[in-house]
Amino acid sequence: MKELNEFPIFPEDCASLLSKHLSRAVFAKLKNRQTANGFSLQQAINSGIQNPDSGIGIYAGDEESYTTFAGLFDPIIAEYHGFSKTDRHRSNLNPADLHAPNPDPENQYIVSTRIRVGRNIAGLPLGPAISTEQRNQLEQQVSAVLNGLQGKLAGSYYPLQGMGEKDRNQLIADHFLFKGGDRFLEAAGLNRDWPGGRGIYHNDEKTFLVWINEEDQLRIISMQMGGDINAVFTRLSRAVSEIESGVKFSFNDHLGYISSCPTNLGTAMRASVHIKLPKLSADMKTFKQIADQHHLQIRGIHGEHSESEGGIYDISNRRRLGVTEVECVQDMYDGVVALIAQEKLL
Ligand code: ADP
Ligand code: DAR
Repeated sequence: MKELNEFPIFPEDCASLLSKHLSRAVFAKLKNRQTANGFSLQQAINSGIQNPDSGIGIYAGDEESYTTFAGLFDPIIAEYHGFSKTDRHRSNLNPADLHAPNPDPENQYIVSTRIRVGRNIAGLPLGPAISTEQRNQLEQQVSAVLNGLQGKLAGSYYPLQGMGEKDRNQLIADHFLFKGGDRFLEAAGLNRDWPGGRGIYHNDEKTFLVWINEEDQLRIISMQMGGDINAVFTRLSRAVSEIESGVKFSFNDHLGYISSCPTNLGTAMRASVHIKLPKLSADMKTFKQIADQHHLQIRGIHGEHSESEGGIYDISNRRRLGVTEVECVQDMYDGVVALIAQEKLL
């Protein structure tokens, strides 16, 4: 990574929160700072500089980044999450507090439901600053906890390093395999030593998945076909609590669960459905109005920067920080109910 002494100039059409909040004054104040792990401003903002089409453009290398570079992270967090530097985050993963009877019992609209949380290990640097040895040790520690899971969560761990074609093709066929090469993560230093220290765990039923050392150190994922959002959340909640009995997650009462990308702070939860809305999607203005009213994000169906296919959309909660996990799922559920009602009206 080349030395960053000059204030970076972003293209005219750059709309990233980094370009908006990195003033010359903030740059001058922060440019020579480093965290105890030696993580610099230059490393934090490199992704947004190399990828001017970023929406955000900055990643933390450790929990301390959020205080060392608070002059830049705080306004970005405030704008993205509507969350001030004195606000406190609360967590609630209790499924009993969720009101979500299946909104589509006939399976006319919802193809599949997936709820994921990102988690990182307390006391270790995050992905952009972790060492090779620390990352490999983390993989051993977390995969051992996962291989100890019992009952419906029991399954197997598949390291990416040295993965055979048979396992690889099966994981791709199941849409479980995460791939390297994302340019945003690459420029953030999150793909270093790829595929070393990375791997995928899934249960025998293929409804529970854990990615190790992708963007976050754990992505804990519950998913199944259809719209039984309650069942998906209940499984996730149980899995998070069983894993947490074996490893300590990085958390503080201001930012909640600590993530490398500031958009995932707090709950680090994205609760999504892949849903068919052929009539409503012909009126994107109304579609987006309903989505905005319910704090929903509309994505394509093959990941974050993909397009919709066959009139199927990935609909998920947008709020992650300053709301509990139950409220994230309730946001998504209430939005999906409103979208289905509008589709039926049409
Ligand atoms: P995340 O940050 O939650 O991992 P992505 O948009 O990158 O989000 O999705 C990761 C993968 O999960 C993609 O392959 C996407 O197709 C899949 N996915 C996301 N939501 C669902 C869903 N509701 N049903 C099935 N697959 C999903
Ligand atoms: N692509 C980066 C990150 C945006 C949020 N998505 C994450 N963290 N996967 C950007 O700045 O657009």
